[in-house]
Amino acid sequence: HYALEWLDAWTVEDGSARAAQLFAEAFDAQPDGTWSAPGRGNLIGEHTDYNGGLVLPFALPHRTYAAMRRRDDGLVRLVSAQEQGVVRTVALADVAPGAVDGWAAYVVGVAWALAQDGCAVGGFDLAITSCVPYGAGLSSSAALEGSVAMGLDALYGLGLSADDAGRQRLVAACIRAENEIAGAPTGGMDQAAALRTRAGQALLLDCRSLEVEHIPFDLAADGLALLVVDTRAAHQLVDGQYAARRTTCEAAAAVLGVETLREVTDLEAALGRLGAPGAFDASGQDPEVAVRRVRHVVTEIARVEEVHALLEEGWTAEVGPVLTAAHASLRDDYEVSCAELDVAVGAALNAGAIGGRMIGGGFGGSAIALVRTEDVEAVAVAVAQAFATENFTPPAFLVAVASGPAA
Ligand code: GAF
Repeated sequence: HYALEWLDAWTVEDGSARAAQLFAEAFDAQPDGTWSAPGRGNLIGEHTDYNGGLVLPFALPHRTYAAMRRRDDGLVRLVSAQEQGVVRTVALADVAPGAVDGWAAYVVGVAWALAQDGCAVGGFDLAITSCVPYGAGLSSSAALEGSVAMGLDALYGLGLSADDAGRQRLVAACIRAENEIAGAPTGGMDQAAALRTRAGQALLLDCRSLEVEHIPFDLAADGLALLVVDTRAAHQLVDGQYAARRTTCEAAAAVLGVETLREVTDLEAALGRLGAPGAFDASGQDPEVAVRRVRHVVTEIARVEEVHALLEEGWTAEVGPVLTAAHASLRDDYEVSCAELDVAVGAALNAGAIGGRMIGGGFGGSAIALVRTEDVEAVAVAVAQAFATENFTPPAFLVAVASGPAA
């Protein structure tokens, strides 16, 4: 028998109360309000966002909660439930690329980026608490940025959260915070998922045009569920590896003379050109590696289109094999999987899952398995057993339901 660990989401009321209480304890005052943003699941479309491609993420019920109070001296004071007793203070005037360490960079980076965008924002006190599993590839960072963006929008009367055009500007600020102040060269899917999704729907995001389409995504109605496995595997070298993937894609686009890999229409012809002797002499990339990276990106964009078409037809179960094909591509061509992710997907499939793959950046983090509702428990047990056999840290589980955006 295995005691499975389930990662339950807090209710919005509970999460808000926790953040407000933390705020009151730390600052001996009441916050002006509490805002929250969700972690991110992703049905299909991995490592396509920074290639101008398509993604199909959705919001998790797990959220990060920010209790905030405006202050007019340009200072930011921060506390987190994960760092009991520590109050960090940052002057907004000092925020610049490389100037702020750790999780505070994601917070003050959002204020910095909004100011860069011409918004009149200033200081604030902030208490953060979250039920988004940290380091699980479920984008706790975008949830943090999104909750702070919503708070600043309200505290400084920006009015950006009221419509999708405004939310796009909040998304852009969150991306700049992460790219420029926190120094993580991520692609923007997670911030869009946090701010632009709708409950009960997945978000088809075109990362070239930034247009979105809301896709009804109610698996339970089809007798299905999406099991998320947090492998608890560390994201070893994730930053350097992620940046390296992105650099290779950009070098390949340059060789092909296109702005992004989204423009590749004839895959075989493109791979032929990339594999030709001397193609990468200017950038020093290994052509054989670049060919595989590009093959993943271009086929993955096609898989997003395929899944979209299947969902439109109501053929939800047929999505399963497409997810499994994506995993093989991420493992073999993009090389961002790891032993724990491969074991999680393999064990889930053996136990009757109809599809599964790693999600997020990779090298640890989480996998998803599409399962019939009645098989959820058995698949989770099979994954936990496989982890025990391999002597891996026990995994944790949640059932993903497409939830609401930052609010
Ligand atoms: C991480 C990044 F933050 C996203 O931008 C995306 O590239 C993803 O990895 C891979 O699809 O979550």
